[in-house]
Amino acid sequence: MNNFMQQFMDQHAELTRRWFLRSSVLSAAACGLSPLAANRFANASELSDAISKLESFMTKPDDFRDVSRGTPLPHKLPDEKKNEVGLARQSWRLEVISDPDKPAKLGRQLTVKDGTALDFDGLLKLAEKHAVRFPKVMTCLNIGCPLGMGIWEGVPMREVLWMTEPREDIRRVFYYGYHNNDPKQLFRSSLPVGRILEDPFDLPPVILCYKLNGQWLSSERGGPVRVVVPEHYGFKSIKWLTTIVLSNLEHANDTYGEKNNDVDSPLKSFSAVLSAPKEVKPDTPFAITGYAQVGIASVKKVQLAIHNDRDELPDDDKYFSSLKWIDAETLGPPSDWGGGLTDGKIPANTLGFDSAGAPAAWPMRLCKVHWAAMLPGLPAGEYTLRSRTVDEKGIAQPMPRPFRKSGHAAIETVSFVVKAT
Ligand SMILES: Nc1nc2c(c(=O)[nH]1)N[C@H]1C(S)=C(S)[C@@H](COP(=O)(O)O)O[C@H]1N2
Ligand SMILES: [Mo]
Repeated sequence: MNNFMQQFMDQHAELTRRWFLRSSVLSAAACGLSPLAANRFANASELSDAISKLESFMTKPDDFRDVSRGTPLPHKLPDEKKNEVGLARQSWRLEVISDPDKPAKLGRQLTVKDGTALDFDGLLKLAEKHAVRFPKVMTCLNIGCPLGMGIWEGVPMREVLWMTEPREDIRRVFYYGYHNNDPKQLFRSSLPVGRILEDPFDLPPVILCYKLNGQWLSSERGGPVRVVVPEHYGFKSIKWLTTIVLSNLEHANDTYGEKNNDVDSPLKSFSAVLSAPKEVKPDTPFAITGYAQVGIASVKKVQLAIHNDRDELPDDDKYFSSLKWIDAETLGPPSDWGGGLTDGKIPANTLGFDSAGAPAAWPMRLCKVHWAAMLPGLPAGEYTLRSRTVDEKGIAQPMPRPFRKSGHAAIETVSFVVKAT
């Protein structure tokens, strides 16, 4: 651990109740080359104060932002109606069928009509042997900022796929949920069958999810059962799941694709400010905090650049690479993960965590990481603050995939004024 952080921790034991600032995560900050280093030390209490006000790492299920379609919204139906249409654990049924238009060769289908559809008890039976849980940030491709961060638990989708005794002619799997029995309200997502059968690299499986942060999945979050696809934006994680279709279709057929979205784009990394003052006094260092979404290419570091608005920006520098970028401190794993988890602890056997509940790697891919920095005192003026992630390969945001319809990665700008009061 570097000297600054050691002293920081000694002086601010308070802070470490929520956030361990571990040496492993400070490698980026350890290059105390930046002019920020000295200021950071001198203003440790202001920085620790800002850090202590950060959001919790995990989000309580009720605090997620909701992106739901349907008139009426399925989760707003009265309980009686929910029970009638299979939106309650005791009445939930999952059909797994062959696509009538592009049939897959199956030994059997799971259907309500034949009494072979999977019910919730059947799912929990599979869970006894196959259940997994893993952390994931849920982000809408179109909204950009995360809706919430949680530990999702369920049964790998491949387990129910194998129940159909598939033989041949399966290339695509698509799936949808309860949509008021109105074809116009259908919201469908799809994956190549290979992604369901096998988990590439170190990704968790695609799951039929029934718990979030240790609690039964609420109706608003898509309960009784939703799909959760670890590496994708939210639209692949279909709520109120009723139907899985095994198909010989050779391409994606996600409803989201009809709105010009790139439906094959995995989660990107980006940084955003959480707290920054609107106005500061001249020559007075100040604290700011933020988070980074950790996409498929991970996050090596978060950087900040301050620009005096009176200075012109070069107009051939779309991604602001000519600004002077300074590393922020990325914060380590919290001691209390929040989100309504029992005792704020990670449940046993969560993928990506060791037996003591500590993350195997940091930051955790497909999650978030928080950051903080003391900015140096500045002369009076109007300024723009930018932050960006640099991924594992050293590629800075918004590259390598800068297009908006493959997910948000544009560099955020935050304005502030430095003036004497
Ligand atoms: N059945 C169904 N599933 C759905 C949706 C929907 O409208 N209907 N919205 C999707 C989209 S676009 C997103 S971003 C996520 C949002 O998940 P959340 O509401 O749990 O935050 O759910 C996805 N699953
Ligand atoms: Mo979305």
